[in-house]
Amino acid sequence: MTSEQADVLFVTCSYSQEEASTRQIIKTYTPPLGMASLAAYLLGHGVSAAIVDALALELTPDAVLDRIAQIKPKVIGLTSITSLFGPNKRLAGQIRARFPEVLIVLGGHHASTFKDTLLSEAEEFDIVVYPEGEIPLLNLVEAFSAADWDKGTFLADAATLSKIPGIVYRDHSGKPVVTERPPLITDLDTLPFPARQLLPMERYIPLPHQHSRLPAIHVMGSRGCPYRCAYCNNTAVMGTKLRLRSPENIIQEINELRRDYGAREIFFWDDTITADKKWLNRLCDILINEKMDITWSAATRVDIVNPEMLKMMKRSGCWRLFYGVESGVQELLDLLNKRTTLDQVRNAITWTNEAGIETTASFMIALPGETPEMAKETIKFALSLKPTYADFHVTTPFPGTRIYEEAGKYGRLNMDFSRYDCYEPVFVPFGYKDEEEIRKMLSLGKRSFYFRPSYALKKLFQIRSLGDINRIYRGLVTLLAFLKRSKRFGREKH
Ligand code: B12
Ligand code: SF4
Repeated sequence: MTSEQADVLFVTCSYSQEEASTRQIIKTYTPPLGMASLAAYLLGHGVSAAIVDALALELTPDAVLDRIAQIKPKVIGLTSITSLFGPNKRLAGQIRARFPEVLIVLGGHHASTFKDTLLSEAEEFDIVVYPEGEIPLLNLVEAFSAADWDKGTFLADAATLSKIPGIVYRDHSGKPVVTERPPLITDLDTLPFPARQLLPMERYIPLPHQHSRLPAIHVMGSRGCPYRCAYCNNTAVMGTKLRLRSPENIIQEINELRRDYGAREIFFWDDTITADKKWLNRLCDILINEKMDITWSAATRVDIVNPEMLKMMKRSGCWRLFYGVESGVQELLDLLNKRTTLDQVRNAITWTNEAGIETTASFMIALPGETPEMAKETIKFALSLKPTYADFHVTTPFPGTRIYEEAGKYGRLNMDFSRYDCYEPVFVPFGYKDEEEIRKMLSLGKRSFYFRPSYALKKLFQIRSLGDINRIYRGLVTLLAFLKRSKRFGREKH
């Protein structure tokens, strides 16, 4: 085996043409931490692994196939959220045609949600892995290796396959068989750090409003979320129990990132960074006491922050917090089982601003039960909150969520999953005329927030360095790219 070769290869798959062209303009890519985590786990157990982040490397499908030919894997792992299922299926078909002896495995949110039926509808995949991938994948790869990587023999060996928890295979009649659900990993400190050495790290520069210093590197400090928001698909894989890495383990990873990549900032991708106060205190304490000179940003809920906590976070280097506010209409928040109030939203944003931490408030347009008038109330609410940034997305009922199950009660749902990217309206609540009306509200939200003279002036006064000018410039380009994109979609469809 040459140094290029590996038994297991993970390949990311490109976004839709439209998404790809937007990203070409703004040049932003994000590391596939799930794949890097799986690869690290395999490497730690003596299995050779590689990752081709085709998206970040801007590889054409032919170039991806050529890379596979060089790496000569026995197993190819693909990952899929809902909007990327179609492109992944196409890629799997191309791989199957050129490398029929390679075992093609699909994991991730979409696969976990549709594990019962996916293999009967998509003949391109051999095996589905669900939910959390590390242990099932290792067991699968070890069993395949024991079968001398002979795919035909392996896939026919139901006695072996049926004993691997967390997979789906086909029985002799082609029917999918789902094996026992594996337990989720309880001690996350037992996992190795993501195998970033397999990734083109220099390509992953967060968007302008998502970093204050570079290099800014993405880290996950926890898995799972104990809440049950009706629109959220996060828990489909990682479950409803919050599992935390120890703060010491996270600090060790940050120190490695400082040493290996010169990291100056950490972008935590956790669902709710303030969910466990004791844990957060300890993490901040170490960051402060060790004088690590690290800035960081994260996401959380408005109902689990308080002024003292926010001041401590600021002292430890936190410069931005992302809040999923979703709506300015209480009745809609209640329908979403968000379990937050508008007062909690106001307090959280005010306290965060006062602590000197920037805020991103995120909103959903076209929620179940919403009318355009209610969307305008949400936009008005967004402006009144004075967050540093406001994100507006269209409601996307992901399979597996309650709003997907109940979509028919509140509106019309388009089942073209390739459009489930949170920018394309796929759900038209009964209160809206059509998709175009939703696009207009989305655009109104962004324009009302960002194109205010007071906002532009505030940003100008905040300029302290050339880096700030660069961030503002890239931010403007990003915003215009998205506005242009939604306009183009609107024209094409109407
Ligand atoms: C980070 C993140 C992103 C990053 C992507 C980073 C990247 N390059 O992968 C960014 C910010 C770019 C992003 C974008 C989007 N995201 Co996102 N994102 C997340 C987030 C917060 C964490 C994902 C992560 O890295 N987890 C850490 C790793 C360790 O876990 P993992 O990826 O789940 O992988 C594990 C398992 O899933 C499994 N597994 C995964 N893949 C594979 C493959 C194989 C072969 C195997 C065996 C196992 C396996 O094993 C892994 C290890 O245990 C999740 C929420 C969440 N908490 O899961 C949403 C989430 C995945 N995103 C979501 C969405 C909707 C989007 C967007 C469409 C939204 C948007 N417009 O911004 C876009 C995608 C646009 C597009 N057209 O594709 C949804 C997906 C829902 C769905 N069913 O489709 C989620 C679940 C959040 C939600 N809203 O509910 N996202
Ligand atoms: S939206 Fe946030 S708080 Fe709600 S379930 Fe999802 S991750 Fe948890």
